[in-house]
Amino acid sequence: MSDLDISSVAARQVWDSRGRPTIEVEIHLAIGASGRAIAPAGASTGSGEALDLRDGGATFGGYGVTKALAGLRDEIIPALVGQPADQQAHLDSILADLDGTPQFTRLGGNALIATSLAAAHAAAAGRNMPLWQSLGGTTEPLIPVPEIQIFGGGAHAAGAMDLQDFMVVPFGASSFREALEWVAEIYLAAGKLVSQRGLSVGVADEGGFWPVFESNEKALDSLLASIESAGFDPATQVGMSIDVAASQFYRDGAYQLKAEGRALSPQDWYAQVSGWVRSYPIAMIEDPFTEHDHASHRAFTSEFGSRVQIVGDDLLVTNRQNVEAAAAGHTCTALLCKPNQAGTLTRTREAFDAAKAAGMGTIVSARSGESEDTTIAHLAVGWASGQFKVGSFTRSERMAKWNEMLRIEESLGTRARYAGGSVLGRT
Ligand code: 2PG
Ligand code: MG
Repeated sequence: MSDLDISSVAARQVWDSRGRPTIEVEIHLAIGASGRAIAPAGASTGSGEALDLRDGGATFGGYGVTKALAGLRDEIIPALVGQPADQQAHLDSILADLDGTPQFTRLGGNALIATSLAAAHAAAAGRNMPLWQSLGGTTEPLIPVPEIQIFGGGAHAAGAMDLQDFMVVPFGASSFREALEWVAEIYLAAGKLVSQRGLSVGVADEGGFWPVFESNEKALDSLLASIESAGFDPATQVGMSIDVAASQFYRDGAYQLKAEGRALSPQDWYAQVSGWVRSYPIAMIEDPFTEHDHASHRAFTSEFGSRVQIVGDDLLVTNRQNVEAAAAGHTCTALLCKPNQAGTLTRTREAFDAAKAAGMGTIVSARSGESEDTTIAHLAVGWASGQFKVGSFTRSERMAKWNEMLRIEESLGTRARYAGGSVLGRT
């Protein structure tokens, strides 16, 4: 047995930020080092994602993970003991072969991703390196631009607003540290604004304010007002970004705007979204149309793709073939990269590399159900994604990731390069 071989693996049920069960895997190496990771979980999911294995039934709302833990105990762990932790692609192919289904429905994407990421942590610990470096980080690492939620809606706020995430992108800052300081002021300004207008209900799943605006447009107005009242220029310092998550409210051939009490045809919806992109300083827009409407994505990308980053989340589900098809068909200009959509780190990397090869943007992203796990901060730096989406600026499962990025940036001293406006085609 070599030093980096896996000597034992533990799997346990822990709890995520929505109070639902999830899986933590802990991998120990012969050398004595160990690493662990926790599976996140989405709420607004794309149809082609790797699927979590849940128990169903009444207990814990059906979200139990005892079946997934049994698969780990009976199949995954015995297959991994004795394998080299630093051979990620080999380990991930063992996992994928063991499962044997396209969306990992047999053993569960949640079991697989926790295992795959835990192996990366264990290998980094065994090499005595920070994870970002063990993942391939260069000597002049790129620190990503954060995309931070101010207002939450959609599936994360009981449909209080139709659009899901109203975010800010501090691309004009000079460092990650400064970027967070700017966003702290904007979050504060947004809080004052919604409480003065008596709109606040609480915070949504990712920590953003959950106000009840009369329309999606009023939310966009308030986002812009928050940026400006905090003293920032939306054209050169802090842009607006929206995750429309349009598949979530597309039903029966129309976009059902519950918050506004109206339904729009695909043509009218296209005109509506185009109008927003024309009239607000929007730097990024994610999933503007339902994931199956490639024609609208293509038309929109051709019309606005040169000045607005068009991000595919449900459209791409971190799948290499989908990224290649999107690059060939010009249906978006950036990949939202979520490891648990792919199910293993190797599959995540394949989708990521395909996006880079096509000249697309890459945004490493958390899920709406999260934990204290900070793996994605290291992925964003190690793979030089240039962009990083984690949710809002409250709640510790979000702050853990922002704070981890601060630590990475600080540890690099003058070697750290903040990606800045270049990732959005602005210099
Ligand atoms: C998204 C994510 C994060 P979820 O749609 O981009 O906001 O949400 O994890 O629920 O898919
Ligand atoms: Mg999304």
